[in-house]
Amino acid sequence: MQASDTDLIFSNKKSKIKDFAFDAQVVEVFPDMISRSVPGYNTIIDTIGRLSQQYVTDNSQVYDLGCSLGAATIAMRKGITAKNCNIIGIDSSSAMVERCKMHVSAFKGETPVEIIEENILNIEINNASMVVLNFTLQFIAPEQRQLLLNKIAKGLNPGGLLLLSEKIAHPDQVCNELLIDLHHDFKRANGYSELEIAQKRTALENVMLTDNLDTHLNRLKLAGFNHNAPWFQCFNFFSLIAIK
Ligand code: GEK
Repeated sequence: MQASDTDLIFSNKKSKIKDFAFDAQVVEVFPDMISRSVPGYNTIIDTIGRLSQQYVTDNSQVYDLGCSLGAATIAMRKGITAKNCNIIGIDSSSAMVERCKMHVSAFKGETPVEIIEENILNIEINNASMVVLNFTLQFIAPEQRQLLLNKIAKGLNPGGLLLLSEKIAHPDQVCNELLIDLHHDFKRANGYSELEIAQKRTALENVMLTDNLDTHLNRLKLAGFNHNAPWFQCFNFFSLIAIK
């Protein structure tokens, strides 16, 4: 992935904090922003690549929903050994999609990749052996989340894999606050100031709505995923695999 600028978006005091949007300014700094903000991001991307080697089957489709700049798509393209597959990356931000296409074309790979600008709620999922929702579901309206997971479960072939990563809320308030504090410490250690942490938190308040782990697991069961296991957690960030 191309080197990115340092994320300084919230470094100056803003008189009014607008809701966070995945616009051109965010695109410029996105790799720096996500790796300094999400604990374990690189481990999760590496693991997505490894899982694609194991789960992507011949003649099937792979979906990266909310693909941003294509980190998971590129990892899967490297990992896939199955024949005659294609990867479809979808994102609703035109700025992300434009840059993602550049990133993807900078890497050679056997598996064809298509990057589409679309709302993931409007796409069809068919003949899928692997679907990635890496920190995307949290930006979908809560009342749409079950419908999206139902659609993914329906479009996956038997034995197909969903990888779901999210920031979570802990139902116990004491534990929740501790996890938030630990995450803020992580951001401080990565060079973010108190002002940056506070302003970003406000910008995300109405945009990123987190669920607790039980809500995620119940939704997956309702959608028809019979085998679910969290495989990664660091503070209030987790990733799980769900197999149909
Ligand atoms: C990664 N998965 O690097 N339809 C399509 N895209 C959407 C929608 C929607 N309804 N809502 C939000 N997005 C990536 C990281 S970032 C997570 C995912 C983060 C897109 C949005 O435009 C953004 O690119 C992405 O979901 C979320 O592995 O920044 O915390």
